[in-house]
Amino acid sequence: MSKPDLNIGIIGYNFMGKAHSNAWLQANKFFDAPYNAVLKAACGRNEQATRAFAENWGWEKVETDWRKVIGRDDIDLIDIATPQVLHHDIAVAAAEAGKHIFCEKPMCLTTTEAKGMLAAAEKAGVRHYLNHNYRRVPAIRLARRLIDEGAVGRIYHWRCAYQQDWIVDPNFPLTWQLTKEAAGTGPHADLNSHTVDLAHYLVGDIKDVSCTMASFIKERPIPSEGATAFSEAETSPAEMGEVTVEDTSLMHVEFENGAIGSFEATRFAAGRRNRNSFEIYGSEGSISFNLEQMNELQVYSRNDPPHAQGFKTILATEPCHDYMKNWWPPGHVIGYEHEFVHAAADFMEAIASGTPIDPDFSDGVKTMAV
Ligand code: SOE
Repeated sequence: MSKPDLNIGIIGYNFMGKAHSNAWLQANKFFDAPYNAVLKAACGRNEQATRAFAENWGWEKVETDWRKVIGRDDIDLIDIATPQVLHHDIAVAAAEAGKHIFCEKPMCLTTTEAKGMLAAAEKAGVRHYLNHNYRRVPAIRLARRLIDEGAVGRIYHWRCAYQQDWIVDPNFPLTWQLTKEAAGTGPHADLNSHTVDLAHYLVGDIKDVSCTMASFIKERPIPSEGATAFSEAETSPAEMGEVTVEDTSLMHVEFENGAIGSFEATRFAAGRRNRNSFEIYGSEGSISFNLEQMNELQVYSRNDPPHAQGFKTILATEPCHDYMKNWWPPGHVIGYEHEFVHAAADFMEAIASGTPIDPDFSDGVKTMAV
């Protein structure tokens, strides 16, 4: 039976534009999605770069004004892959135009903006998704399953550290991620939004927060046009600009269920390239995850016989582990880009079935509030 088309318009074409384009293309090949994802239009301010991106990935049309993409009647879904300063305006306009919304994280700049995005999406009755991709790592889905099965018991501790080091060099240029007007905050929103979402998913709601932030490098070289977070951007040696976001944050929380948690977010942990790690300690056992070994979950059970107690490594690549039957035989590990494919496939299911997907904008409002 032929499937209906789902015509996608993507706004943004850098790192997330690449990850999302791949996801839409792979979703129909590895998952029996209810729609054919059609790469209809790509939008970016720089027409030449957007055209090259569109040709590389097979986007049919090129736009340089995101409002034009939203105005097209041959678009069913808006994929927001821009810096977070634009998320609110694009999402509200997309909802008002009746388009489903696949939005990158962090959701936006403020809780007020987040509530506006949720209200617009609910009023329009469109499906909305917030791409905290790590919820769709099979090993993290396994952590949720084990918690639901009581393997951890009552949770006492959540501790996580999302550590990167891409700006430890003081000569790294002042890219948009390092400015308040484009990013809102630094790693606190960029990285803690991921780990707060995971804490909501695995532990529960957060009722009390305290947070310390620090800045290490106060000014950086102004970059040449088009520099992105990970490009080796040329910098104009003389011109320096002020860094207007924090370089790191250390947050402590109390959960509604009485557990306590710590969150470390930094871009100055030299040697930690993208180390998203968490540990959960409970009355019956413990769980530990590290994105650098993303197919594995460390699990400890107090209920193992005394002579056989200790952390064990579960390789979450069996057909019984979420999403894995769609990929490869056991032991054939998957990577960073696969979570995006899982999200694209799940979002098409959510649209077809008219049921919410998690995390959506309501989850995003809770994360922005924290
Ligand atoms: C940069 O810190 C970044 O690209 C984040 O924005 C992503 O959300 C994270 O998954 C990888 O690092």
